[in-house]
Amino acid sequence: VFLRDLCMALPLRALPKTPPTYGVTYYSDPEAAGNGPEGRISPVRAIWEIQRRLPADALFTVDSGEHFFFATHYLRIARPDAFVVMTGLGSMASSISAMGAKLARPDRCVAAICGDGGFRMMATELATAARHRLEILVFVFNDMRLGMVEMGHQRIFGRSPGYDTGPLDIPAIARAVGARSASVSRAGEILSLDIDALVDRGPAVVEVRIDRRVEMPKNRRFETLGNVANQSRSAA
Ligand SMILES: Cc1ncc(C[n+]2csc(CCOP(=O)(O)OP(=O)(O)O)c2C)c(N)n1
Ligand SMILES: [Mg+2]
Repeated sequence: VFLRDLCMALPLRALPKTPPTYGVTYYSDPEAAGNGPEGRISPVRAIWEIQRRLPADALFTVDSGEHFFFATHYLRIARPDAFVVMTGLGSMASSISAMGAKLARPDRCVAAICGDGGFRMMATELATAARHRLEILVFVFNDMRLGMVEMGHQRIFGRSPGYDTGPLDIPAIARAVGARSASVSRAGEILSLDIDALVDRGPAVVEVRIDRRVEMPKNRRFETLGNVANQSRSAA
């Protein structure tokens, strides 16, 4: 009865009807993406190179932030257990679940994809991974800012406070907690990584210095949020 009354009370009929969409979109050709306008590897291309470089059955854990959208749209996942992401709470650093995934599936290549902000939160956990010799890979998409927050502000309000995260020496932090490390910034460099040497009886961190000017296309969510923000501004 409560749910029926709630449904009756909601102005459902007033909501615009949007056609349902299924699956994910490849917005651009990742192979052709190369470097972005700043001369650094485009995140689209980075995702493509990571997947190309790792075994076909690699298991990915994905963090919270702008890199999540690139991972969602550009990873090609063919197995039901190869894409682990916590969309419920969406906690930054949750991709450290790579440790659990590796313990559960020691035979699989396990790779986390996270942002520099998330990496700050999880870095010391890698000391545990090192102590237990867990062979996990952590790809840190470093845009030197809390990208999703800054871009969200920009897209909704047309302006944003700074959300810079730097200075952050990611390879040095990785080494300090007992992980191997590498740093890449241009297209092609992930393809040339010696993964076997990196993940050898312990975790490895690959800093991917991505091009900050390559963004995902805006979707209707921002339009809706922007409209709400404008309405509350004019009501105030
Ligand atoms: C523990 C926690 N704090 C705050 C947030 C809100 N939040 C979502 S994404 C994000 C920024 C993430 O920055 P980064 O890890 O650098 O990823 P990027 O968006 O730059 O790819 C923040 C602060 C969150 N999801 N979890
Ligand atoms: Mg970031």
